[in-house]
Amino acid sequence: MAKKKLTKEVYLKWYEDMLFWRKFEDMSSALYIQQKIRGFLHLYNGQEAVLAGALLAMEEGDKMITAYRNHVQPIGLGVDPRKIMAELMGKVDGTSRGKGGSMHMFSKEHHFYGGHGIVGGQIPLGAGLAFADKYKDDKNVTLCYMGDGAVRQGAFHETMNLAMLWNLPVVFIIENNGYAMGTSVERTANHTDIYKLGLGYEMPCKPVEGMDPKVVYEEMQEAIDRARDGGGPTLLEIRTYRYKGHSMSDAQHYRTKDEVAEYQKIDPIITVKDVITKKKWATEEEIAEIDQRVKDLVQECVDFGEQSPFPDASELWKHIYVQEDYPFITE
Ligand SMILES: Cc1ncc(C[n+]2csc(CCOP(=O)(O)OP(=O)(O)O)c2C)c(N)n1
Ligand SMILES: [Mg+2]
Repeated sequence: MAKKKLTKEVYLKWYEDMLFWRKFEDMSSALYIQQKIRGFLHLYNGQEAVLAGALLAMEEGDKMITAYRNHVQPIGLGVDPRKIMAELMGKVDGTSRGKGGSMHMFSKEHHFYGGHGIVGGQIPLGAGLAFADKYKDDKNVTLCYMGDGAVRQGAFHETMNLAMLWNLPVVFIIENNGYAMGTSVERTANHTDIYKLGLGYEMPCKPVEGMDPKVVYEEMQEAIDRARDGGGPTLLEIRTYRYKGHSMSDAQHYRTKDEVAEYQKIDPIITVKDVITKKKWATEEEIAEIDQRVKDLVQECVDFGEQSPFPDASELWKHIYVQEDYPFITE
């Protein structure tokens, strides 16, 4: 497929989407401190361009699967953000009726297959989704995301092998944000060019600068086209950065504030806004209107989450076993 034109509309959507994801996550962080969100909370701040660029290259029916840093991907795919917020708060109107929480967003309707807490657990599942599409001769492509830490799991290597052997329509995306919890890529392996792991499987592979959605889009379009046209998998190492800690309970002793500030200079939202301003695609007032819309929608999400009740205690035993008379069900 020809590359899409990066029009004013594309840039304005990127700006509004990425700003909303950022503010939604900032609000989640504030709600966590107020103990309105509990358990784990892994934020995507800084990595937004990886998602924004990919979404533009996707077609209806294409699938996405990722790890636990997964609040904004379903929103990008069209899930109601109010339901994501309710899920974070453990409320019944959440995407998993409040039983999944931060790490387990899911929406089959929007082709978002989670939300996985086991590092690397989603990698073979992503290949499985692609296998199903190939088997059924559906022309969809699966985008299978993982962190830089996940590539050290055996499951990653087994999946690389079978995905190539079976020529599956899948794009493996390593979001290299420099760290697996507090362990830097340098401390994980003797090489830092993670994309080269594809070479051993003869899989097309590439490093991609991940702070600009335009660059991400161009590489993603090529990889998705290859998969859809029967050319098999691609491995992209998208180099990005997370501004917040690994999760909310991270003192971040493994990096300096200066390092974070260096990446904030090439922030994807600022980059996109600069293009919009330079090309005169929006006035100051129009940008201010977008900012206000984003602020209002975040507040709407919070209000929706707050108003939704917690699940009833009787819900505790529901949706655990498919088989209704499973012997361990006591009710
Ligand atoms: C199998 C397994 N081992 C260890 C953990 C604990 N753990 C959670 S996240 C994480 C780091 C993963 O880092 P990376 O893949 O780079 O993803 P990022 O958090 O940077 O997005 C670890 C070791 C886990 N969840 N699962
Ligand atoms: Mg990482």
